[in-house]
Amino acid sequence: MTSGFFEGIEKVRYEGVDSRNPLAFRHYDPDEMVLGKRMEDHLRFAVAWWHSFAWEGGDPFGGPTLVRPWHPQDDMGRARMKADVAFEMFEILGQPYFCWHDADIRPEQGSFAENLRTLEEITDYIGEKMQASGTKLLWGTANMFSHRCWMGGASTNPDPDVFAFAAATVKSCMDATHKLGGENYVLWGGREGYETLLNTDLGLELDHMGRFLNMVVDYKHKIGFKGTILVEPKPQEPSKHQYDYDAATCIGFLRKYGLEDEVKLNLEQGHAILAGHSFEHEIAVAAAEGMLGSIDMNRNDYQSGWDTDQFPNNVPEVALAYYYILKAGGFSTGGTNFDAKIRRQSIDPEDLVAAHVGGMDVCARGLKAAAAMIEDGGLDAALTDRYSGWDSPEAQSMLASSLDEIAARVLAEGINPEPRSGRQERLENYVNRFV
Ligand code: XUL
Ligand code: CO
Repeated sequence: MTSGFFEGIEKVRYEGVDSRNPLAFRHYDPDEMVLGKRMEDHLRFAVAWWHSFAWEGGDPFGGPTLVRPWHPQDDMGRARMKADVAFEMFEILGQPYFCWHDADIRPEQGSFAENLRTLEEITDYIGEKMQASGTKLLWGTANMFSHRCWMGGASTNPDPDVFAFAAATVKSCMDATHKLGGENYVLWGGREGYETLLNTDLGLELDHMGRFLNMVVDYKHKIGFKGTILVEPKPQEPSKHQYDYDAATCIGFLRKYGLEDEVKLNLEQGHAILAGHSFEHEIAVAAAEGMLGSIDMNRNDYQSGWDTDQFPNNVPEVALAYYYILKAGGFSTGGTNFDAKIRRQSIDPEDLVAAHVGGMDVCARGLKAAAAMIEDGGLDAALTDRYSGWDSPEAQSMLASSLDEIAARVLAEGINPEPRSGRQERLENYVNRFV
């Protein structure tokens, strides 16, 4: 028996590009082979429990707009109802994965003992639903930013009792993720940053965050969790200055605290934009360091300057993101989590389904375009050509020589470089053939 929440909405199917059915896939065909792999296995879509089921539609100027039968979210019966509805939506969409914070799935925060009891109870319930449906957990995480106790940070909090509460909370969330066979565990430092330096010991906070993450990695090995530990860069919001600013900042942090072989990155489109980067830039930076883990797919408003978490709908952007993901070898434990929410006026259950259908289709279309570019090889050929000078033995031996030796050679050979076009427009035109 279903909850009736999605009454009248049937399982979404692939109907091809000519379909006029608003709730059909026109590009996402899970079984279609792309570069020798099923589309579903490339994309590894996940629904985010927080945006789809826990968010109530509030904004800084107004309260909830999304009236749901499981509100208020302070009771185990309603937490179970929320889980029932979540699994009904996974089924409707054919979503293979989902993600959660502890606070999304259990009733709102109480004492640690209370949180632990309700988390264990709800994850047992969710585990049964996973068994029955075959839907899997891409990642779990702890919400250490919403409740007022986290206002000054979790692992970076000046109060050691908050550090302790954070350690206990992350342990419980890692245990729950492990129990459910989660493929990754994420840490996003929502309040790991600061509002003013006047009350902040920045160096001490970073050391505590580094130590905390090392404890997370040690605990992962202690319990035999085989998934990947991921950190998620974001430059600001809620903190004015967040320590995990962008991929490059996180990589520097991970290296400083000896975590470069243990932790990878979960990159989000909107966070890249807020940091002044493109999504593909962040992906390429992580990939260059072997630290590309997973993605939070969404789109950020280009004008507002705050984190809008909209569903993706820009195929050229998404195509470039998947191009660099495919170039890096694709996902291993990672996937495409829709860290995206409907707008607060989109109050119907159907809006939630339509948003995911559109997001999944845009990603499928982007993936196909990326694969076509890889098969065609035009961008690779352009790179090979542009850097071909480095193939020569003289160029290679220069890298092993010294400034004075090179200077002597420049004089002796009268080297005088001739500029060559970077051909940007030609390459942009090339990409446009595929998107
Ligand atoms: C916040 C954000 C989070 C993380 C998980 O901007 O992206 O939802 O993905 O805590
Ligand atoms: Co995110």
